[in-house]
Amino acid sequence: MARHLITSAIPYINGIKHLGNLVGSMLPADLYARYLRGRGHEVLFLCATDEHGTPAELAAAKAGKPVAEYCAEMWAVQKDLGDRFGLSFDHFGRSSSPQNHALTQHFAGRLYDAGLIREVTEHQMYSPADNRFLPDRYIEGTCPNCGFEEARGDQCDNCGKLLDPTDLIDPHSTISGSTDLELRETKHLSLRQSAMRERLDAWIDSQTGWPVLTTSIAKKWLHDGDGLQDRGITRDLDWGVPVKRGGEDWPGMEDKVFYVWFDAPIEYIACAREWVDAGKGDDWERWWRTDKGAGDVRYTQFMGKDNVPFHTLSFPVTIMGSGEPWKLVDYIKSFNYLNYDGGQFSTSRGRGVFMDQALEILPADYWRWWLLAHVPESSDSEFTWELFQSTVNKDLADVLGNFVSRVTKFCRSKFGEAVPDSHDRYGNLETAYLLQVQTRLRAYEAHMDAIEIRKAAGELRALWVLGNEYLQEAAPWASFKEAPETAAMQVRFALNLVRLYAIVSAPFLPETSATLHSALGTAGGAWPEDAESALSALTSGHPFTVPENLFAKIGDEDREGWEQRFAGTRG
Ligand code: B3M
Ligand code: ZN
Repeated sequence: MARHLITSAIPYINGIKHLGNLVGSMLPADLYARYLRGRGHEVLFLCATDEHGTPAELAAAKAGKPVAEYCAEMWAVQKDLGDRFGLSFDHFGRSSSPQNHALTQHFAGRLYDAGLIREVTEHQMYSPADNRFLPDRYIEGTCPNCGFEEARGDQCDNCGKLLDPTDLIDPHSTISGSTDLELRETKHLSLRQSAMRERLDAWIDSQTGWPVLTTSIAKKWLHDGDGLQDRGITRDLDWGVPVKRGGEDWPGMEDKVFYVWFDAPIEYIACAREWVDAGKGDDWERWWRTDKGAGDVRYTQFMGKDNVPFHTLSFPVTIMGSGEPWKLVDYIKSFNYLNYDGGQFSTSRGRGVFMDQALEILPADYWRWWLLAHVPESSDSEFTWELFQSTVNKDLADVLGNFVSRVTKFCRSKFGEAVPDSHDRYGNLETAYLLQVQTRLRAYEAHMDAIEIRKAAGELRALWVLGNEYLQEAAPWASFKEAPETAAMQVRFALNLVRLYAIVSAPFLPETSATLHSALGTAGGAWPEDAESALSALTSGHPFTVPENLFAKIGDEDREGWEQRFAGTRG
């Protein structure tokens, strides 16, 4: 048994997440957490809402609410949707928590003492009409790189280039629209990332086996001209973590807060502390401090590819630069993008399917299965309703659902609702299938251990297929006529397969797994270490009930209706 710390990138607070967000970090992280718990490991799985920065302020303004109130409400909405999707976070925290305030200010103080934070005097865009500075998304203009006219102060959404508000051509305030802007002198803090280049380079080189996507992005940022520049880590905003060093005021920084990307990753740590303060754990340092027992923790992070630079460069600068023994990440699993029907999912334009809408249509497991089986691992992937329909109908209804239904209903009609009595032992056919199950199971585990999700989904499906193939070959309905004892043994074998599926499918399909366990009365069976004993667990006389309609097929009419409903943008 090992100890695993797992974090998912923390979703922005500004609205309900779409399926692209879900599959880009939270859902695969949940899969891995559930799998490791299933294998008997000790797991701490953390996520939170990312509540600071201009996106939160703008969304609150649009909703006509004070930003603190807006964030509290949206946190509850996101928490509820996460629960309903089966996301098994040990704690779902908030980056605006007092714990994160304290820790962020602590890190800033350490970095300052280490000479890694400098005070710089800058010229920032100021709007007299709005009576304030205009950081990040409070200013828009034309991108100097590609000419896109709605580039934001921090980044161009068209070409992806990171920008500074002063780079924009013809800028205007997104609050008042005013174009009467002036440069004003103001003091900010800059994180000296460039001073850490060699340490970061050596650290990344020493990581063997990271996904190519992760290392290639990290290396590009380290070595390209644009890459590892010193970064401003303060902003002229009201909402955020006030700029202090430890508990002390920072002269000249009275009206400023830390930049959202400075405090957001620190929330991974603060979240563990929130978990303890909420009474759910008793020691967070044993997960995060290598001097307090975290030396043998394996820490895995999940995120979309656009978040990789912040996790391979900026956050490690914070951790290493502090000079304290905080736990560094061991493995970064990153993902490409999921597209929606020929375009991109988009929160701002309301394009695609959002978590709340998905659950109005079908239970979580249908979505979990499709999303995980098509997770954008080696390239971008695409959601289409047709693909969704065919995957659900084939894999879930025809393969897994059909097998469970056939064996349980056959048993009920011929022998009743209990594993039938039989003195017959498993024969050659069963032994042959046992071996195949064993082989597939080990392959499934190997893919899950390596977080190769598509391959793991393929092996799991292959395990389900074996059940149908066994039934077809054994044909208990035929043997029942001549040799009812043989049929009874075959049904026993097949019912044991249902139990095995309930256990090994749980990371992908937690609700279905619970339904199967409750039908079989077998809650919480241990992970099958060897197929032979696992497939002998249910013995004659063990009662069960038939789970009705495990999965409903998606009809063409439903599919067409949904296609239309989700063709436009969310109102
Ligand atoms: N909130 C971006 C995102 O949701 C950002 C991740 C923060 S991880 C510390 O994609
Ligand atoms: Zn651009």
